[in-house]
Amino acid sequence: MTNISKTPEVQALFDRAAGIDQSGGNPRLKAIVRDLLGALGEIVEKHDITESEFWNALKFMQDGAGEFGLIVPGIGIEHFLDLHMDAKDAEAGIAGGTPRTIEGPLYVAGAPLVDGDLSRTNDVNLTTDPDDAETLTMAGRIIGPDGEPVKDAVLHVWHANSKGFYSHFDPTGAQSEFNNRRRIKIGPDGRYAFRSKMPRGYSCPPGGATEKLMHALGRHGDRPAHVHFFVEAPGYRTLTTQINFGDDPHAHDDFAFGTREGLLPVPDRSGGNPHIEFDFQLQRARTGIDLAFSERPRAEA
Ligand code: MBD
Ligand code: FE
Repeated sequence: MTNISKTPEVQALFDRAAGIDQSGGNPRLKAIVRDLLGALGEIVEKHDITESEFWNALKFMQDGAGEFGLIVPGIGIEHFLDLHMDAKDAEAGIAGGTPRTIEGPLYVAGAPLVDGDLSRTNDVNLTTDPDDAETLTMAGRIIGPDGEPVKDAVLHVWHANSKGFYSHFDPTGAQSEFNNRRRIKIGPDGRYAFRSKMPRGYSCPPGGATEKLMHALGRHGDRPAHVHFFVEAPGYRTLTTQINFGDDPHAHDDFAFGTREGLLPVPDRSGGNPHIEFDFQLQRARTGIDLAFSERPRAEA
């Protein structure tokens, strides 16, 4: 096979296509598009991708565009972004605390803000729709780098119901808007506790683009049961994480690569219902960016 992608003519084509010879435009975007084109050229050549294959792949992406939020974790890229941020932290000497892990595509902004100060309330309940699953309870502390209680924290929690569906994205239409979604305002002692209904693991929509891709790769599209969190508090770095149930059959076989050491608690069932004790340890914020959420576009209700 004659490889032409590295010839001066093709390199010049990609330069011009990325606007490298133009003074206008966004320099960072130009540099990234230039490298994407170069990499694509090499892949076309390496695998001798045919015209039919190329345009059918494009059609797959067009038709599956609504599932990109699932495909990205499914092909490990969302986890890779975590690894990249971890590597940058390590290089900057930033370490410690609860590990980050992928947000996933199913957060909805605007969930009810409820009082979680345990000196005032002892019943924070996330599940407001009927669900005959067993009751899950979770409790623990939100602490800082020195083990100090974090003041004025807000714990955002979201998870699937016992059918594996998230409110707002439930294809059965069965759930109310914020079922299994709350923002919990934590008291000054940093302690949290809530009850909910035990979620079931998530599976990609049957017949959808993500599932098709997974099957074509010889894989499945299933996640273990899990609970997502954002933890935010003044002076601390906002944490995006989740716990996955350590005794779930998919605990070590998560299609989205969201499971991590330190985030796989096994529920204590000695009291009948599953209970998890889990502490969140935050890093101190160094910059304004540390305090903010990522600018990932999110659903809002
Ligand atoms: C989920 O519930 C999820 O958390 C991720 C990361 C991907 C698909 C569904
Ligand atoms: Fe999820």
